[in-house]
Amino acid sequence: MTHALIVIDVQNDFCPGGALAVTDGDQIVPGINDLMTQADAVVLTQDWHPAGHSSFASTHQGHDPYALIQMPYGPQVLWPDHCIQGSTGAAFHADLNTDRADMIIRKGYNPAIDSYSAFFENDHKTPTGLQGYLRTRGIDTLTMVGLATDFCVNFSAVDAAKLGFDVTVRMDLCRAIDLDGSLIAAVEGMKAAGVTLTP
Ligand code: VGL
Ligand code: ZN
Repeated sequence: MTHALIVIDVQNDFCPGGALAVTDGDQIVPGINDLMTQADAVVLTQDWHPAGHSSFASTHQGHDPYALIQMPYGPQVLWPDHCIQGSTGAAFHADLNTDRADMIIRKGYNPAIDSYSAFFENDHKTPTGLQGYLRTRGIDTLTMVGLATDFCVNFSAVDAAKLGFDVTVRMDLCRAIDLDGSLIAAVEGMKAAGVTLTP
């Protein structure tokens, strides 16, 4: 068994004071840093959007943040502008230990498609390359932590399980946006996909 810790989107914009702040998003940072010492590999992900990204409400006239629209690849929640490439909001939380990271993967850079998952864009087809990286390193077991439980952690965990990785999500080291029941739906979806949820 070769084990990687996948740290999803622990970025300033998802922490208190950020553009898409997740309640207590910063509280998980010390526990994540501790977990890094137990992994064979550490991968960090970064939500990394160009200005005017199609997932931003500001890009769609007449739509408010958190509205749901139909995109060619399916339904898409419209978000406040967040994690713009190179901005302070897109930077990792200052206390996250980035020294231990073997790999940093960025996603959501395609202007026309959002990418919640660290493995595939929201069309569920376009790969980010993370699967190949993990496979070529012989990694078969993943622990996932980070932000947000019900979006990027959820999509990443379900994709990883579908790809055949043994996946555990440490729920104590994740925090959720919880939009219209999205947290309960995410928990059900992850369980159905065979993801282990702890505690
Ligand atoms: C995320 C909404 C938009 C996440 C990213 O990291 O969960 N959520 N972009
Ligand atoms: Zn995003």
